[in-house]
Amino acid sequence: MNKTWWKESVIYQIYPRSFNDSNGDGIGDLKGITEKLDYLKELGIDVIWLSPVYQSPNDDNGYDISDYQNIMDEFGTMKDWEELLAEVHARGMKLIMDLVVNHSSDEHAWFAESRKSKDNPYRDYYVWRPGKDGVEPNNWESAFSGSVWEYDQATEEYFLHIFSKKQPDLNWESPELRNEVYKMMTWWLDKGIDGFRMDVINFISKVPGLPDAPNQEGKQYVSGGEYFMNGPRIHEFLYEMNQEVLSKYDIITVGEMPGATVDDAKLYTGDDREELNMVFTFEHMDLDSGLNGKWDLKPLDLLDLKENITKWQVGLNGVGWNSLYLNNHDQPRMVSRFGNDKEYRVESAKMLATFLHMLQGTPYVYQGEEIGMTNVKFDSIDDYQDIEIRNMYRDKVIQGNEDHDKVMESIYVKGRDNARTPFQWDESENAGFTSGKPWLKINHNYKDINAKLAVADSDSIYHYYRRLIELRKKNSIIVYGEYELIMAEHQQIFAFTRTYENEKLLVITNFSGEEVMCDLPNDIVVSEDKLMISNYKEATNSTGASFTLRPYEARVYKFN
Ligand code: TEU
Ligand code: CA
Repeated sequence: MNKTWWKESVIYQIYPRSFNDSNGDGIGDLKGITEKLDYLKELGIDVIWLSPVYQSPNDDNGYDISDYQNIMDEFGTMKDWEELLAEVHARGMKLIMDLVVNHSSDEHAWFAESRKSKDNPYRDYYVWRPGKDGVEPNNWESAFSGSVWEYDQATEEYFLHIFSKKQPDLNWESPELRNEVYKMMTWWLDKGIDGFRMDVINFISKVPGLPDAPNQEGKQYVSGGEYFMNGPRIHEFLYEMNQEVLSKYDIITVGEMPGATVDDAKLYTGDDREELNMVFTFEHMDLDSGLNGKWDLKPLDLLDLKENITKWQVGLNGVGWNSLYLNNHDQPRMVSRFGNDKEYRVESAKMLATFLHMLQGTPYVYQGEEIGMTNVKFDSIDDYQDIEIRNMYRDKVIQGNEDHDKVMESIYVKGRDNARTPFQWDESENAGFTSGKPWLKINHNYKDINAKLAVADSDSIYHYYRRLIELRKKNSIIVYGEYELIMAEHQQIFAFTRTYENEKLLVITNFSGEEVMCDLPNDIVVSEDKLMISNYKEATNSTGASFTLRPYEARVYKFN
């Protein structure tokens, strides 16, 4: 397996709006991030990924970009950004930027031109179609509810928007558009950034003709995913982007890819393919949803998680590379979702961290994860800011006839604002995030859960992450070791081994709040002196081939 620095890195995702506000307007900003770089350096982070900081009307918090080469006023200036980059580099860390080029904002200059007339030189930068029998060109449903089509009076045609109607899809069939994107990427790389996280980058090639998706009973619009995820020209476009831009720099590239399978990922990340370094799969994020999508709640079956993680670990071993994550700005907090954010918050957060950081791949830490931040429950729908939540609530409760309480429950479990409440720095008013009024309410638990307490307590989740990251730096096996699932049928324990050269790791994690028996297979016998890390202080029962694990207990043994 090829060794490279980006395989050995730990990446920290910052959602700038919610990280740290330096000027009291209630919105996190670039200067606020620069103030906190030492905190990240202490944690051991190698690379910072910034969610979008470009000019944007903020219909989708910066994922709707109106100018790719300028900074959002609320976040500061280009000078602030340059200072941030310099300070990141001065600490030996790297910075990667979010690249959102499946769509732009409808307030981008290209779109302003494009909508003017059918023969405008920019017309082709977006996807325009005439209506079909007086209605939308097809029946696809937007990720943010309603149709993916919006009618535009000026030219009496519809434009495509897979996300909000303020996020028109760019037309990658246009060579001019592709060249503009490559130019813009080159401009950022020449400013010294260290890579890109690419937003829904496997959506950029659509099936020609944009056919209707098969109808579903009782539904006006249905998912058109099969016609725009991993589309016919996707590998051609990514290879071209690689040759034109990426291959000229020593950088990290990670593609966010809903709907990508392991077989797709082999092609996207294959060593010999010259496309991307790694992708974010969504498969493990979908395991606790029913057939009706993310709001259709379903309890997670640990066996499903094992099967899925194993498929990716085995599938990409020696072929491509995995990215490892359990939450981000679009997903609920991992400790609330996969652990227990009440009586076992600390234990389960550490267990999940152990599980993730011991897999093969590059781990991502989402801001606040390292202090065990939890989901939030706001009483009123008006306290939610996320467009996905607001549109869904409007469609289901206000326009549809669904039950308010049931929909609120699904928001409490899955809503994106769970991850977006401001970072909890300390116990002072507004959690030390801002001296003003925060743009999104702060989680009421900030007096107990905050970075100041975590840094002061050597037994905290924060210090456990530090140790995990440190171990990775010292043990190549954690990065490169080959994964093998053991105890596949166990309902509560997720256990696996890693093998590298003449070393072996045994990772045992209890995903339940109960004490469970662990009978090791294949004559494996463990002993306390082999214990590399564990989330319980006292190493009780840590010897033998059979023992009980405490609630959410995690242990890693190393043999050589
Ligand atoms: O997300 C793409 C995506 O498909 C989702 O995870 C999305 O949040 C979905 O609605 C979840 O139900 C990316 C960004 O990460 C997200 O923040 C943006 O809203 C979206 O693209 C559009 O740019
Ligand atoms: Ca601010």
